[in-house]
Amino acid sequence: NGIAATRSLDVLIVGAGFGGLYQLHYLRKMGYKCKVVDNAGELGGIWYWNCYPGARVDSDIPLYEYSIEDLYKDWTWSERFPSWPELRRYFTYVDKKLDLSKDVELNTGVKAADFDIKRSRWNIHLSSGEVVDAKYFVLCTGFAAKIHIPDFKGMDNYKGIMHHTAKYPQDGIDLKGKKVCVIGTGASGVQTIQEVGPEVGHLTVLQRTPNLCLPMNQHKIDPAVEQRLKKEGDYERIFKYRRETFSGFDFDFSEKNGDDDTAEQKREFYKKLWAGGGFRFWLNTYKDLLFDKKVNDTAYEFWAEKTRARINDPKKKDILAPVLDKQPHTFGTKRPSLEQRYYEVYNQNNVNIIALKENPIDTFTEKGIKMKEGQELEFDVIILATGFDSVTGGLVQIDIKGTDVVTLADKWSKGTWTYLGMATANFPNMFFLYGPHGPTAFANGPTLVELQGDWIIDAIDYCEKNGKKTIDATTQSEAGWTKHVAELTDITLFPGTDSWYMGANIPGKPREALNYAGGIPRLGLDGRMKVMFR
Ligand code: NA7
Repeated sequence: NGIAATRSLDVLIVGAGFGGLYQLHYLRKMGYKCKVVDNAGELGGIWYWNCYPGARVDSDIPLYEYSIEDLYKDWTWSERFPSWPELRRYFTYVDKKLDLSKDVELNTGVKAADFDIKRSRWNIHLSSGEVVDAKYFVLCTGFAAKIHIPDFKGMDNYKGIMHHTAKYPQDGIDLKGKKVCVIGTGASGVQTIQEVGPEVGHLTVLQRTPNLCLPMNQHKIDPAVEQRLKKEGDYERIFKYRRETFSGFDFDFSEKNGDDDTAEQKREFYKKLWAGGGFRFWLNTYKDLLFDKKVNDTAYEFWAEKTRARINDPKKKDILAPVLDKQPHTFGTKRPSLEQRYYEVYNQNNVNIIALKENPIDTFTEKGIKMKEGQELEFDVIILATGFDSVTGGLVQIDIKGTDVVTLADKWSKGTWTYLGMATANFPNMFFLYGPHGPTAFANGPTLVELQGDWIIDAIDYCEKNGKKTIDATTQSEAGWTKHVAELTDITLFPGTDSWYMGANIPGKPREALNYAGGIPRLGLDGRMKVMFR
């Protein structure tokens, strides 16, 4: 307050990924004056930052693209699960088609924002030093905007090359013949490991928790088949259907519970899901898999049997794919990654894995890492695939003050409060998407940002058409939604697992349900102009 803004906007949007560009396109089309700002140097959101070796999306096409403006018609993918360079090219294509860039300011972040109660407008402080005045403030920062680097002892001692996966150099690193270490085996770790394993001199993987990876079943796209499917209306059917399924894919949970099938039938069912690839084994399975431990165990056993058969060394087998009575967590309560040749990489002589629960990191040294058991490992390159302060971190790292004295970070310091996972009380005219209390963790990104995006666009348009100065969640409505999110999670198996879904990956972060376990249909957001507050 008190700082003169240099320009005035209807809407300032943060983030130039799928979510932010969708907001820009429609709000601009409706006549609102808006701009997108992003710290990145190019469009693409997560696909700008995540350019580590092997980075690719775990949703298959055409699910992982916009459904709007017939964009699909002139775009062809080369692979079922595209890699980051192809996703970047897709953003360049969308930019050209929708003429987005002229309203996107790159290399520009938001440092702080405060709501001016008298004028009912936001003062938004950009990293450039400029202050922008905007009526609405829409945060499309994604769930992984703040990286997490654990506080390992002696990290500053290390003199070699070290990068977090989401801060990997844009022009890459030559890893040929090098001694490389990857810490972390989440989605980023798995993709990095399977990509660099065959190329490096020696690879050491430091694993805390095994990832219950599923086969990606990657394949090349045949343009002739794609053309035919487009002509037959397949894409339009998928775009419509994906808005109706639990996680925004073109498949959904089965009508059956695990106990409806005999052991033999279960096996046949699992084999079919496995063969389909992608997340089918996770999200196309028995509808009680994420609720009933006994049923979940049958899926875990199937997974362990399939996976163990691919690993030669008995010790590596136990580290990567423990048997059921040593399972690290119930299946699917932490995000399984999709893999290609991940387990075979461990059969190479140049690839080693250390279970950190048995042999933790003692300290970083000048040349590498010293383990508790005494080994001093030397590395040319250390890749930190250690994840993010997921879901809330990207929002609270911005110093945001609403109508109350507390900042957003203060308000959520002991727990997150939202209404519908898109607004929080006392922060009027501010919305966020693909964040806390939405079905973010298992949703196909483009589906969710279009659905939530429509709701936000409708809310803004409704206020403008009806002369409203502010729109804010009430404390009762956010209490109701937050309770609903927690209660739904409590009847699932999710609370029993340490994961970013529960805020459990960051030391000191409140343990709570950050993800909406009701899935997309229960949000009831489908269709434009279905604004709930009317
Ligand atoms: P994730 O999935 O959060 O994975 C981070 C990994 O780093 C995971 O294996 C962690 O082990 C490991 N980690 C984190 N802290 C430590 C410490 N202190 N010591 C050792 N290992 C550690 O992040 P990703 O980038 O792979 O993927 C993020 C999302 O992007 C993913 O879910 C997809 O939606 C796409 P842990 O399992 O916590 O024991």
